[in-house]
Amino acid sequence: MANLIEVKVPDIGDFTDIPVIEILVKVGDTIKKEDSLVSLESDKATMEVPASHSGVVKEIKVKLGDKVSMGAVVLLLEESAGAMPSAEPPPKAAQAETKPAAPPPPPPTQTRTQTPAPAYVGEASAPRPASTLPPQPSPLKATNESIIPAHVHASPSIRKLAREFGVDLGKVKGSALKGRITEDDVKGFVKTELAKPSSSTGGAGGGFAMPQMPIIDFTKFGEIETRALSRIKKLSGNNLHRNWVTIPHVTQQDEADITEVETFRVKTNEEIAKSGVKVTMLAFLIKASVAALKKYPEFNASLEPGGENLILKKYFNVGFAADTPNGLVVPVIKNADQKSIIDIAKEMSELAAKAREGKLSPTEMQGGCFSISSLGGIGGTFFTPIINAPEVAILGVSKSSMKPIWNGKEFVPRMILPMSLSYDHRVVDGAAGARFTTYLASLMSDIRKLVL
Ligand code: CAO
Repeated sequence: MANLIEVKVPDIGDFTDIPVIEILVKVGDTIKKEDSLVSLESDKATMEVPASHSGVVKEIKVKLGDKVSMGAVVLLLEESAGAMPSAEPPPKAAQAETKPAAPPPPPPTQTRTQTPAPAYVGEASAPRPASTLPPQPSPLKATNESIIPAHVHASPSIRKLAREFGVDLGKVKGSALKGRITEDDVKGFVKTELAKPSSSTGGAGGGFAMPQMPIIDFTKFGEIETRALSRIKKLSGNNLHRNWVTIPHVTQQDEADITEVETFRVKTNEEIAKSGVKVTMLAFLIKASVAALKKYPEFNASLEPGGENLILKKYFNVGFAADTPNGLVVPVIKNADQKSIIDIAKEMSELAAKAREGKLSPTEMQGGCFSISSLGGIGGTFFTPIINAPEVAILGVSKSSMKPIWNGKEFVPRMILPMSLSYDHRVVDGAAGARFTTYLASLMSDIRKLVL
């Protein structure tokens, strides 16, 4: 006949009325000797009560929040059939280091009381004299003391989670009562650590380490709303972060006089009105960029991983940033050198529509050589576009406006387009950056040069 064992709170030193903060098993669970049953947490320590025997949980006698002291019954355990009764006595603090003498086995049919040592896993206050300490830390399963210091306030399951992630709990800020570390604290810590650039991206200077972002409870200052980031925003956010941190950006600003091209664009749109295609400034900019990429091939390149070689591309695929309800995407106009400005305008409007409907295929966003981010339809003057790696440069375009320009004799009204070219300074020198924008501006000022 199976033994019914009453598992009680063991000798836990000076502690009394300790709240139960976690129940780690449920009725019907088959557990092994030493498995944790419940967690108790006092002001100063978190403890877990391990099973003295293997068996099946028949009844749980405590609930969350109950305050228990030594001797309180935690649960009833039906010892597994055939399992040998424990030969070990309830280890006490003083016995932790020494091998206890085996007591005589209890009568098999009798309901017995067992007081196994709690697994002591931490103390929030300074260490106390040994005589007043609760039972010594048990070799709590795979406790890795190197990453779980004893002074942190965390339950055993949180410690287990930390061990699984390899998290040093000493570095995690607890957000619960009395600074206790919660599951969310550990997960938040892992996310923050993962978001940090690896040491290999620290650059030649070395020793680059970002201070951790403070975790702020904004509700202290007023009402807030938490909104989940879209999938695209999370993906593009990671890429933008990586590119911003790992690529030495320089942004060259310049202005293009687009008075003539704007007149030509408006006239062209009138002429092709019936086709349904609308030629925008961006189509001209894509064509002009292709010409500039041809003239300055290091802009149509990618750094080989390892940084030994530059891969120069002989094709001309230009991406354009499209603003969608779900975030930023960059569809690519392939072989833009072989397409007319009207073809480019048509393809761009189709790709932008697909982007807004979330229907772009991955291939439509791949293979870019150079990107353009146009905020011209919105406003602003200059900005700092982030390079779309593995490309080495990106052109940012802002809103054009009429400005008085001195032509040598007088001020004349001209339509001026602000341009911001960010380039990877590992690949492009400052002089080349200025030459590229100067050439681009000259092409946009007189698009007849595009056909030369
Ligand atoms: N200066 C002044 N007006 C401009 C202009 C410029 N540089 N560029 C465009 N415009 C005008 C257009 O002529 C058009 O005016 P009308 O409606 O009177 O004809 C209006 O602005 C809207 O243009 P558009 O946005 O429809 O067309 P586009 O080719 O300029 O841009 C696209 C297409 C997909 C790039 C754009 O819709 C878009 O999504 N832009 C945002 C890109 C973005 O978010 N970039 C930031 C990335 S970095 O975070």
